[in-house]
Amino acid sequence: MKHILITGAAGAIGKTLRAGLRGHYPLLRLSDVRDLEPVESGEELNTADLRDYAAVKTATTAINCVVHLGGIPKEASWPSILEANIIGTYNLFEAARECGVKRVIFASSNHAVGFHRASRSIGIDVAPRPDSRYGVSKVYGEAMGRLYADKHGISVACLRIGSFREQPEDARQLSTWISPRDMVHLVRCCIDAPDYRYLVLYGVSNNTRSRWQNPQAARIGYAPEDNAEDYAAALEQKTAVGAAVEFHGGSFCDMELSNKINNID
Ligand code: 15L
Repeated sequence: MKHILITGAAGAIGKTLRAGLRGHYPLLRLSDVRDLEPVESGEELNTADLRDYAAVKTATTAINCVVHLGGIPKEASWPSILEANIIGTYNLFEAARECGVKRVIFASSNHAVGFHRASRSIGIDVAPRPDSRYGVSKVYGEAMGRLYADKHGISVACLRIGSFREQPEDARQLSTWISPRDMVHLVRCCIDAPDYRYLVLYGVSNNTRSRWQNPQAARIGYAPEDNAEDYAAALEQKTAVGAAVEFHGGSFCDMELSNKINNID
């Protein structure tokens, strides 16, 4: 995997990966509709709008592996999610297929399974339970990955990313946090692992309180070093209430909620 494309390269995870992957691969192509920092050695800049198939195809040309972070990273209106996350992710996978890309690493999210009860620890095979339109778009992206892996032989890793922050910020993140260092390590493992067809991994640090089982992590050599427990004393009291504590997806479950919590199994 020599030529890497990062979509959404101007976002928080994109910037961290840009710095963390630079120098490890002969080409890093960085794509975003937002402004990017000036180009450095071994980098190329690209401004593809994910809604524009021709532009996405140009971005994926001569690329071996795509790290697809592009799109809206939180709950938003349906038209915005539809354009950026649904149509954009279709365009990305289809352009990857047409351009002969070998591998796609898809930034999924814990919000694809956010309505599972937090009292139950979950693995990668639980049923989808999106907690938002954003979560639905991540279930869809994982399904697109499965389709392109099965039908077209593209190697796909879906990362159900937890809470990417410099440091955990509240009690929930004592279980869901992923540090910048572990994020870079996880993506590098996904790029470098020699052969896999389709993987689902939780993007989470080595948190003592993690409620996500990650059986495929060892297979690609992901061995996270950081543990949110180091911040526990300061954060244990920073808890939410209602649906935000009852379910894995936290505050996303509370947004626009018109059902009673007890009606959700
Ligand atoms: C996500 O998927 C979001 O992109 C991020 O902003 C956080 O809210 C995170 O999930 C989380 O669950 O903490």
